[in-house]
Amino acid sequence: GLTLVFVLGDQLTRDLSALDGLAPGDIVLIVEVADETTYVRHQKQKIALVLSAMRHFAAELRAEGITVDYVELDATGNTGAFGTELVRAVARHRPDRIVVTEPGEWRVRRMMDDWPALTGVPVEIRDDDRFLCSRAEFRHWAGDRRSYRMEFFYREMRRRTGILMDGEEPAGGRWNFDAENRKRLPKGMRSPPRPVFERDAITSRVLDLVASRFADHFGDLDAFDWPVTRREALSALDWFIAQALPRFGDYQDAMAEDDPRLFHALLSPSLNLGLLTAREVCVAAEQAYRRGDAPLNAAEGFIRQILGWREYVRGVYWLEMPAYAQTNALEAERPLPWFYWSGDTEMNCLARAIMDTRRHAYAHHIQRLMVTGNFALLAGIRPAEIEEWYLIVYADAYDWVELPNVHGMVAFADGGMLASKPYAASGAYIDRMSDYCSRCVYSPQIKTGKGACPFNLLYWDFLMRNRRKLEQLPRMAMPYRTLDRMDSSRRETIRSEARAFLEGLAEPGTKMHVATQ
Ligand code: FAD
Ligand code: DLZ
Ligand code: SF4
Repeated sequence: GLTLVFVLGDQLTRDLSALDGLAPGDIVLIVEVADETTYVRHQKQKIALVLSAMRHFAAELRAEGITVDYVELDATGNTGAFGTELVRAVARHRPDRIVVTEPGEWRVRRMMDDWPALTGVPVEIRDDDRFLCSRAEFRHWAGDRRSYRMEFFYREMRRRTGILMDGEEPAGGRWNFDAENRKRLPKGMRSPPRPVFERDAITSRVLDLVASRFADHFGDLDAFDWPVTRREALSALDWFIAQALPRFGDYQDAMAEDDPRLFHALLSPSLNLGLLTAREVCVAAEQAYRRGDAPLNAAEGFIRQILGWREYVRGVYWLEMPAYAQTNALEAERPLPWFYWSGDTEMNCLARAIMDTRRHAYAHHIQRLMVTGNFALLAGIRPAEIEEWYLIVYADAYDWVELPNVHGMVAFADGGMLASKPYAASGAYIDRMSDYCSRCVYSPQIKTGKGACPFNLLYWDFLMRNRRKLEQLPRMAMPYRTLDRMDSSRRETIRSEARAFLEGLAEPGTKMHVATQ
């Protein structure tokens, strides 16, 4: 009988489990639907990237002789949702069964439960084997723990995959070289030029479509420069391994105003769409180390992000959803300040990170965690609003990876299920890792009063506000001791200045979600 294979927009992998055993006459269905482009108001570049990559993938399958039924966003009759498009496709093709690969997101997995009844055709949901740790393996690793730690999971994954292992031992005798990966960027050091991916006719058409249909979404299209095919993604990977990986480790946490992307890979959008696999990216980094082309702290640091963090957050997401998204351990209720959309703030670090994000649909990990994330944590922004922002603004953002990073790592809204302490820091951290402060109206050295860096006020105020919930965490003992050594009038000054600053955030427009440019 005839099989209809339904491939989702972030499943653009030739050896996707759903495409296994495709027989002559079977049909691959790919649909562009309004619901997916607007369930949150994604940044323009993200929509353009997904649609262009989908169209290129369809063209590649067709070039192989596979029949692809592709529904464009503007096609007449497009009903705008996965389920109803599936119903229309079933009427067109009369398949005996539908085959899909499990989706990345809980939201879509729930939809799939309705599809057999909706279409009247049996639906086979296959595992997504593009991850190095299956959901079942993660569940087994997690056991009945109530909190998880990435480092232990990561070691297990190194052993299980043999990546960066010398027999039973980790390469170089240590699992983790993070202590070497916190250098400040030396003055005058610049990252090597990045490859440019020329826009072809498919991408140009998609950019026009997005510009007209999503004109009021956040983001700029002119700087669009993402790989849209596996070939381009492979060349981005080659560039990274040869040019940037050698310094990736040393400057992994550094931030530079004039060189925001530094030595980062910019491979997350390609990985998340399926243009690259996690395994091949890790193997390429390991080989560079084995050849002597990249130091171990770089290769290990990079591999840990993928084999460790990426697999770990996906495991936690599927184990804990849907309850995971509902918690708000620090009871944070403040609305997201308007400047997250406009970049209009005098805090230079935030303005830079937000403008970079708008222009490139990208910011690197430390900008996300320690600038925009840290501020949202310290200011007590409602987790759901922070999450929506991160899901909208980045080209690599999908619920399964964004949610744990924001809910767990940034907002500590899970009360420590994912990380052992909140990533809270004062202005001193940002000053140490960046050159932002030298061009800021505030000073990280000033703690209170005129010119005081708001991160300084908010940091101590955050500790005071959340004392009951945080002081028993072993890793918070030190900051609370420092706080207790301050005299009480100083604490009172901090508290009242922080309160005044936070009240100033609630300007008109704060609650709006729509950003015009
Ligand atoms: P590199 O620094 O070069 O790292 C290499 C790869 O490691 C990345 O491509 C990515 O696949 C993986 N990786 C690194 N850190 C993480 C992490 N914490 N979790 C999962 N994978 C990781 N990543 C996303 O892919 N999508 C998101 O929506 C997303 N949201 C984030 C939100 C916050 C608040 C934070 C702190 C991090 C988020 N990350 C997200 C993780 C990380 O910031 C990005 O993966 C990374 O910046 C992508 O850029 P890169 O490819 O240059 O990464
Ligand atoms: C992100 C996205 C967008 C913007 N558009 C589409 C689309 O039109 N069609 C599609 O199949 N997928 C799209 N996606 C990716 C889906 O949202 C993604 O497959 C789900 O989040 C499941 O993980
Ligand atoms: Fe950011 Fe404070 Fe530095 Fe200004 S002084 S850039 S607000 S950390």
